[in-house]
Amino acid sequence: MSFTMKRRDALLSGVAALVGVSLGARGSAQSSAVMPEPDVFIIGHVDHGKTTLAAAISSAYGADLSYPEINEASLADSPLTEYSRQKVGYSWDGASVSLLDFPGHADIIKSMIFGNVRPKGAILVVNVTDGPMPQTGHHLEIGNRVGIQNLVVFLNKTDMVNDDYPGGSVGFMESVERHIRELLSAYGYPGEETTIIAGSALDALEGRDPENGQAKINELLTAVQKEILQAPAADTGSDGTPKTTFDSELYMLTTGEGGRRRPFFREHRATFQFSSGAVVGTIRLSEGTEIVNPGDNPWVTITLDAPLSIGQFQRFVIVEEGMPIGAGVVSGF
Ligand SMILES: Nc1nc2c(ncn2[C@@H]2O[C@H](COP(=O)(O)OP(=O)(O)O)[C@@H](O)[C@H]2O)c(=O)[nH]1
Ligand SMILES: [Mg+2]
Repeated sequence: MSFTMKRRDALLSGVAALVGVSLGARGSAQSSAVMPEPDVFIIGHVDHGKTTLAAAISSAYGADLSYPEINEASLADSPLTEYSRQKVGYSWDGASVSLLDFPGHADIIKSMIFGNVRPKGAILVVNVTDGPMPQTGHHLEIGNRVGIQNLVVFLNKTDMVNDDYPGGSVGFMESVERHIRELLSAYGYPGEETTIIAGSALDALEGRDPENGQAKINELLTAVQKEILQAPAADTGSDGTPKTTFDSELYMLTTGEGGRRRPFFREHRATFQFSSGAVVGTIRLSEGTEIVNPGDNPWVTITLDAPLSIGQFQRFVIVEEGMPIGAGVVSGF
């Protein structure tokens, strides 16, 4: 079997597990694995230090995976049903936790929307010398829409800040922190209350400056424990009444993953497979979006032809001619 076909089959079985339905012989080869440890995503702009942070945590409290070992994990040969290569396990304060460090921006987006992992929360990594960047906002925006409710922030690379920065090192870091709090609030997170820990993942990994390195990793893990792992279960705000219209974030499979060969435009008819049933309906693109290509993750409104009982953050599969072409998460009504 070709590599592409294997990957496609793995994706299809992932999709089936996602909504708890069988999509036929091709799609029901495996059931979703039971995850014994809570998963925490590491998100943030490229190069802000996600993998370095994962390696620092692993070296102190996990299996001591090196930066290259973590970094080489790639979704290219690791289907969405099998996160083991992205998982960096660690133990802290009696808890065993899996960190999920994804190789790139697209993998983070795909995993948030499409993955059958339901993260307990996320660590947002921000390089202090850059401050929030476009992908920082994008991850927060999608995280909020797909139900990642508990976040802590690691403000990284503080070893690079000195008094030549505008406002001096303290003033500069405070201004970046303010900016992050505003961004969190803009995307629906409690920006004023969110824990932000400033330090250096690289100092921790390389055993330098323990006050700015290892001590900050410890503070971060304490915050993850309290604010993510021990956070009360979220109220998803669904009253269970049948709905016909909802907003959703989608991930469309690429052609290689078995998705469509062509784009679609402003309105598109498809079948939406939920655990509670399958209904035909119409995808309408949001203002400013004219085209959806395979591999895109558009923000859309879906109108079903018949009402169905669905809840916020529920997942579904988009089916065309009997085959899944994408998946989505209900963001709101
Ligand atoms: N000076 C400094 N460099 C860092 C720190 N953390 C990460 N880096 C460097 O930033 C670059 C990108 O880090 P990486 O972890 O690969 O970022 P990712 O793309 O978010 O996973 C690498 O060259 C790291 O060595 C830090 O705390 N201080
Ligand atoms: Mg990385």
